[in-house]
Amino acid sequence: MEPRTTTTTCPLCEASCGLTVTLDPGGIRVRGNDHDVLSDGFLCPKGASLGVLHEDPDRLRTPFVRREGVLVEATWDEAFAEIDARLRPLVEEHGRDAVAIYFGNPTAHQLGASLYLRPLIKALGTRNVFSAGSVDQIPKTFATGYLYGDAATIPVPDLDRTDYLLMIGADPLVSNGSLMTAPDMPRRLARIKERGTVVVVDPRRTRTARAASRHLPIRPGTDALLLAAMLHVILEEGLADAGPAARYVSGMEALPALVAGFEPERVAPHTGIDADTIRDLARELAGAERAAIYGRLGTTAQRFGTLASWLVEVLAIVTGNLDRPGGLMFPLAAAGQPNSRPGPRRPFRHGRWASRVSGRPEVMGELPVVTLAEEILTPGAGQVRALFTLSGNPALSVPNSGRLGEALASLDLMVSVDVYLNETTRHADVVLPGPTPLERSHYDVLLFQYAVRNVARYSAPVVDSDVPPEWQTMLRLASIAAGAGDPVDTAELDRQLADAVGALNRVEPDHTLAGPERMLDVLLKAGPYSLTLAELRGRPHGMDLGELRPRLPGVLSTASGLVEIAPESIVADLPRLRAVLDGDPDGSLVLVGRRHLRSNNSWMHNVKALNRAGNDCTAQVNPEDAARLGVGHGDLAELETRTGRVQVEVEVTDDVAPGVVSLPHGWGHDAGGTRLSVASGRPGVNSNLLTDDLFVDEPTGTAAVSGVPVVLRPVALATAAT
Ligand SMILES: Nc1nc2c(c(=O)[nH]1)N[C@H]1C(S)=C(S)[C@@H](COP(=O)(O)OP(=O)(O)OC[C@H]3O[C@@H](n4cnc5c(=O)[nH]c(N)nc54)[C@H](O)[C@@H]3O)O[C@H]1N2
Ligand SMILES: Nc1nc2c(c(=O)[nH]1)N[C@H]1C(S)=C(S)[C@@H](COP(=O)(O)OP(=O)(O)OC[C@H]3O[C@@H](n4cnc5c(=O)[nH]c(N)nc54)[C@H](O)[C@@H]3O)O[C@H]1N2
Ligand code: SF4
Ligand SMILES: [Mo]
Repeated sequence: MEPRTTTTTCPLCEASCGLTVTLDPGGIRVRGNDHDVLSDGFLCPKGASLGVLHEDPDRLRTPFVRREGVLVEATWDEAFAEIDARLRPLVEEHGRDAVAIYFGNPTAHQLGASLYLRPLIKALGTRNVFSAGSVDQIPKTFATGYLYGDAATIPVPDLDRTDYLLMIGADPLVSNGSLMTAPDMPRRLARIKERGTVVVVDPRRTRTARAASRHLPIRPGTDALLLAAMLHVILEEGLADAGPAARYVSGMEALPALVAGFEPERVAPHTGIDADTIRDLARELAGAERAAIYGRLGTTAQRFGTLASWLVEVLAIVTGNLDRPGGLMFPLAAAGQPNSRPGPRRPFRHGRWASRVSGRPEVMGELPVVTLAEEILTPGAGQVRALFTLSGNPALSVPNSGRLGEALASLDLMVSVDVYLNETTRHADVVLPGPTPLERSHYDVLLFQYAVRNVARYSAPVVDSDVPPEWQTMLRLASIAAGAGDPVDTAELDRQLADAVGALNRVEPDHTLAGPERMLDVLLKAGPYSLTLAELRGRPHGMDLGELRPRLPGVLSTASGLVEIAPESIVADLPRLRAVLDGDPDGSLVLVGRRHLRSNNSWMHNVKALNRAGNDCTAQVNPEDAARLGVGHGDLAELETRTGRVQVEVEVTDDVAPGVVSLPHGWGHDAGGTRLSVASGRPGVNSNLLTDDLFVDEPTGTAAVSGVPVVLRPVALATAAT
C-alpha cells in the first residue's frame, strides 16, 4: 500500500483543529495541518490519538440487544425491530412524555448528529429532553439569550486583537477553549501577553494561570460577587462608557441600583480577593484600550452561573468592549447560524414548560438533567419509563450519579447510540454504534459560530466504514418514534427533511447530494457568504472568511431590537446573591473539578497513551488543609457530601487554594458489564457521586459541579468511625 495523506477535522474538542492523516502499512499517523486556515499546524495529544481511537478493539462495530438480561450482538434490523416492538406499546399506554432523551457532548461535534438531532427530538414529541448542556454552558446561553435575543448569539473574545484578557473559570491551555473556537491557545495567549495583559481568576493555579500575567485565586462560587463589585467600582468612579455600542443598549440606567451594596470591601471576605485588587481590576478593565472578558465552565456550572455569565457581558458592555475589535465580538458563520438568517426572529424566552416533579423551567427546549433521576424514579402520570441516550455518559457526567445509576437500572426501555459499552450504555436494552471520526465527514456547524476568526472547512471521510452513519440511525429512530415503524426508506425521509430545510432557507436542495452533505450545502448557500459544498470540497485546508467584524444591531433579536442589559429573568436572581453577601463568609471545604489535556470528559480513558501517569484521578488538597485534616501526599482519603462518598488518593499541592479540593470528573470506570479494557484497569473514582443534584444555578437548574461542600477525612479514621 502506498502511503496516502489526507486532511481531516478533529472532532474531539471545540478547537476544531485541521489535521493531516497518513495511512500506510505501518498504521495511521495524525499530525497538525500546517496549511490549515484556522489551526495552522496545531494539535494536542488527544487529536494525535485519533488513529488509536479508530483501531480500539473495544469500540463497538455492531448493535447489541439485551436478551435474557445479557447484551448480545444483533443485526441492525433486529435492533431496530426490538426498539419498535418495545417503544410502541409503551408510548400507547403512557404517552410521549414517558420517553426521555439525553444527548451528550459529542453530539455537538458531529455533522450528522448535530443536523439530525432536532428531527429526532421532534419525532419523539416529548418534553423530557435533557443534555449535558445543563451541567455546562446553559447559564451563559440563558444570559446571552436574554441580552441579545438568541441563546446562540454569544460574543467571543477577539483574541488576536485584544491587549487585555480577563479569564474567569476557564483553563483553555488544557481544555483548548470552549464557546470560543481558537486552536493553539498557547500561542494566542503568548501573543496577548506580548501586547498586554492576561489575568486569570481561578481557585486553582492552572496551566493557564501559570502562563498568565497574573493569577487571582478565588473562593469557588463567588464570581458573581467579584464581578458585581467590579461593576460597582466602574459605575461609582464614572468609568462606564459603552462607546459606539451605547446606542444599541437599553436599560443602562437600571445598573447602579442593581449593584448597590456590592462594594469591594463587602465582597472581598467572601471571594478571598481583597478590595484593592478588585478596584484595580475594575479600573484596569475599564482603562484598557481593547479588553476582552471571558467566563467559562467555572463561571457557568456553579450556583450563580446565570448572574456571573450576565455580569461578564455587562462588564464588557459598560467598558465599551462589546462589538469592537479586541473586545467581545459576534462571529459571522458561513452555515446554520440563527442570527445571520434574514427576516424577523422570535426573541429568546424560557419556562414554556416545567419538569413534572420539581417544577424546574425549560430552557432552550430542555429540562435540567439534574431532574432526570427523579423523573424516572417518581411514580405518577408522566413518569419517564424509557430513555434514549445519544453520545452521552450521564452515569458519570451528571451530579448525584449514584441516584441516576439507580434510575437508569429501573427503566422499562433504554436505547443508546454510542461507540462504547460504558457506565451508561451497560444499562441499555439496545446499543447502536456509529462510525469513528476517521470514517465520517465533518463540518463544525455549531463551533464555527463561536470561532475567533470566520472560517469554513469541510472534511470528507478518511476511510470507508461498515457502520452506518449516525444520521441514518437517527432517521430510523425518528421513524420508529413517530410511529411509522421500521424498516423505513431513510433516503425518502432524508429527502423530505432536506426539502423542509431548503424551504425554510429559501434554497433549492441539491438532490444529487444526500444526508448531512445536502443539508450543509443548503445552509452554506443560504449563509452570508453564499458558499457551496462543492467550493469547500476544493479547499481541504479550509476557507478563511476574515477577521471578526462589528455586527450590531443586526445580530440582535430581542423584542426591543436592542441589547437588553437588565433582563428581569436574570436580575430576579440578585436577591439570592445579596443573601450571600449578608451572611458570614463561608470557610468550609468545597469541591471543584479539573480537566486534563489527556482526558476528554469520561470517554477517552480507553486510549492507553492518554490514560497514564500524570493524568491522575487524585484529590488535590492544599498543604494547609492537608496538615489540618491529617492527610499526607499519597494517602487514601474519604470524601463525603450529602449525596455520596468515595475513597481516593490525596495529592498535596498549593496549586489549589486553601479550602478547595479538586477532583476531576469522568472517572469511575470500575462498574461491571462494560467493555473498556484499558479504562477499567485504571478506573479512578466518579466525582459526580459527590456532586449534588439539588445544588444548582437557580434560574436555569444547571448543575453546580463546583463549590460543593465536602468533608475530607483520612481513610483510617473514616473506617474507625463507621
Ligand atoms: N463533576 C463534573 N461533572 C461534569 C463536568 C465537570 O467539569 N465536572 N463537566 C460537564 C460537561 S462540561 C460536560 S460537556 C458533560 C459531558 O457529559 P456527557 O456528554 O454525558 O459525557 P461524555 O464523557 O462527553 O460522553 C460522551 C459519550 O459519547 C460517546 N461517544 C464518543 N464519540 C462518539 C461518537 O462518535 N458517536 C457516538 N454515538 N457516541 C460517541 C462516548 O463513548 C461517551 O459515552 O459532563 C459534565 N459533567
Ligand atoms: N483536555 C480536555 N479538554 C476539554 C474537555 C476535557 O474533558 N478535557 N472537556 C471539554 C468540555 S465538554 C468543555 S465544556 C470545556 C470546558 O472548558 P474550560 O471551561 O476551559 O474547562 P475547565 O478546565 O473545566 O476550566 C474551568 C476552570 O474553572 C475553575 N473553577 C472551578 N470553580 C470555579 C469558580 O467557582 N470560579 C472560578 N473563577 N473558577 C472556577 C476550575 O478550577 C477550572 O480551572 O473543555 C472542553 N475541552
Ligand atoms: S485541541 Fe481539540 S480539536 Fe485540536 S487536536 Fe486537540 S482535541 Fe482535537
Ligand atoms: Mo462541556
